Amino acid sequence: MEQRGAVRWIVFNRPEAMNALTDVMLEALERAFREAARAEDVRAIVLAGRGRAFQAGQDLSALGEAPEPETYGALLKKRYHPVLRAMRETPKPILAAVGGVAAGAGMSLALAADFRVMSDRAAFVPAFFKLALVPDTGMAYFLPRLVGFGRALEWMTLGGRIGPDEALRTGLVHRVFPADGFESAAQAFAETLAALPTKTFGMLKRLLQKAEAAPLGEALAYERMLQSAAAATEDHRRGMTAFFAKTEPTFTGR
Ligand code: LHQ
Repeated sequence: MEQRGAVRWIVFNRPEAMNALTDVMLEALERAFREAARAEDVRAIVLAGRGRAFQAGQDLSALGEAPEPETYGALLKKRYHPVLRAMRETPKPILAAVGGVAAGAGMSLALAADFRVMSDRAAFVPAFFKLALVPDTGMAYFLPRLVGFGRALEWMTLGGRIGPDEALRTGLVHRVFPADGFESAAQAFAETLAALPTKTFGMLKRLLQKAEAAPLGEALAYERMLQSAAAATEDHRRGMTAFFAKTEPTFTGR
């Protein structure tokens, strides 16, 4: 974990194993998101990987060649799903900065972020079907919503590596940056996220989640409630003042 201005970097740091996920890393990851959600000086979060990979998914060597089938579901429940929940419940924008390959659950975690940028040398690899496993860690939920059902199904079953051109064209990522200087470019992008009205962003995140599943009437009721809450923020006042002064607003996150 590292703080750069108002941006909290959460970095997978096991480069010798392509940042493949262990129990300890998953537990730390959940804690890191929960802590960043609470910390007042954090207005945006970057999830990144050290070394040549973003994240290669579950550490398969830790599972061994013949693990007990029940351990998979248990591992998802105990370790992976709490991370996803922490990400969704964090009211601050999360940016996945995919600087190298993102495979299996590594790709899933990037999909669960609010924004994605990638380096021109990175790739997404769904990976699960090569092990005859269904995509997990929320991939079946997030990927069709991002790129459409047909493309998601193709990638999950037949897809090899999804490179930067395809990722950008299909809306899987928001930006592609050159590998040289990738971290600074990701930080700059995160700073634009950190400059948003942070409280309103948290409300938007909740509203979008509600709108994904609720009937229209319920989504509109939720929208009314949140709009009154947004109107009560200091940043709304700043936005209104700037509008009438014909200037750009500076938001404080309050
Ligand atoms: C690895 C891994 C890895 C260990 C590369 N583990 N060593 C959760 C809970 C319960 C059940 C199941 O599901 C899950 C979630 C999951 O994430 S399951 C999916 C797990 N991930 C994968 O299947 C990805 C496997 N890896 C790959 O497909 C490739 O290695 C990628 C595309 C990541 C990278 O390809 P390359 O750039 O060609 O590198 P490489 O294949 O040569 O890998 C470099 C080394 O890293 C190599 O070790 P070595 O000793 O030969 O240098 C790999 O064995 C090791 N490695 N991923 N997940």
